[in-house]
Amino acid sequence: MSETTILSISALHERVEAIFRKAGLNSVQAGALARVIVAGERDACKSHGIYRIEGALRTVKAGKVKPDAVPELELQEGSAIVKVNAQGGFANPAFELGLPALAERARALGLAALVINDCTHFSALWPEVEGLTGEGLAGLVMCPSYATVAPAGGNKPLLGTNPFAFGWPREGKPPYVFDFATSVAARGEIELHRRAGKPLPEGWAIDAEGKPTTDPEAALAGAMLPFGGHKGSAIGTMIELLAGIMIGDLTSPEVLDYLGTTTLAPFHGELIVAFSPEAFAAGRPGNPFARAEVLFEAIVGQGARLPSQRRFVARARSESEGVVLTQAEIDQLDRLLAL
Ligand code: NDP
Ligand code: PYC
Repeated sequence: MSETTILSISALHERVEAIFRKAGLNSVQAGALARVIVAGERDACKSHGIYRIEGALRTVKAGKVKPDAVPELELQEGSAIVKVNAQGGFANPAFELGLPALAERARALGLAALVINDCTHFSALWPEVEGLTGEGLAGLVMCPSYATVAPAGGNKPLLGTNPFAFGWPREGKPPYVFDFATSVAARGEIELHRRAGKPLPEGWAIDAEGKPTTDPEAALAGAMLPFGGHKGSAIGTMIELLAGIMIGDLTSPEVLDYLGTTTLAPFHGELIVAFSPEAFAAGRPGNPFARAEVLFEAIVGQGARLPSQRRFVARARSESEGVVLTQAEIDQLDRLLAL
């Protein structure tokens, strides 16, 4: 068995933040990035944990994200739309800045949206969703990425892996959260298979000639496939429309044109919609949170599991025992800090 090291969550955060500070990120950017990356590692979401540090640093080095950006909040009296311009920095500090205003507007108006423009987004979306559920709100989060997914029936990359996430708050329990790519798998998973020298499961990708492949290299050169055929393809397209075109930001093909590569983190916008369940259910019979519990119990009662349950178990373990890293991962952190 390979050697492992256990780090506390705070010790891992310190290391990751130090790497970003050393690379020239200001404290707003470095702190928010370290929070989201360490949360991924803590929750055993390897495809968006410390593996993402190098991509973020490459993007800084290539001049495609501003390491010293300070996001700006734009609020209009009475409007349900809260805007944050990330000023060319990462999406995570922009979200942290916009969340309090978004929550306040959603509670006051019943629903509100946060639009983040001009940001680089490399992370999972559940941190945003959990920000909303932590405020007692339900929410939807989506963003494009870059053209790597063929539409159902097509044979060339066009849509992004376009993640889509939802959260519902639960009293005294972790929230109900799902968060997934609208491709069969996140691109990070293909890259992790390539690094491990493992074939992909069938049905994930096609090669440059449009033929099905299980070779990660051929998949990276070809296209990934949407999940659920025409259904995932349509949801991916909706995300291009709502979180790209509607918010006046880049679509996945435009992101790829702008970056010229998929080896850098994508630059685009993000849409976060928050709902107050109490406001929607007002005047109707039953408490929406109690009714939701009946539904969750019925799901679990059939032996099914709720999405994110695995993550919350991993989180509880990391919080009590620390985060387990392989020697290769510790070496990677040391190497990045020494750059
Ligand atoms: P997965 O297919 O691994 O999982 C998606 C969700 O489904 C999770 O909430 C997971 O919960 C849940 N789930 C998995 N198996 C089951 C099951 N048997 N029963 C119930 N729920 C289940 O996700 P993807 O590979 O598609 O995406 C991984 C991450 O990549 C996401 O966080 C996404 O946001 C991110 N991503 C980011 C992009 C970006 O541009 N920023 C682009 C694409 C993806 P659990 O975690 O508990 O297993
Ligand atoms: O895993 O597909 C992915 C991804 C793209 C951008 C960030 N993550």
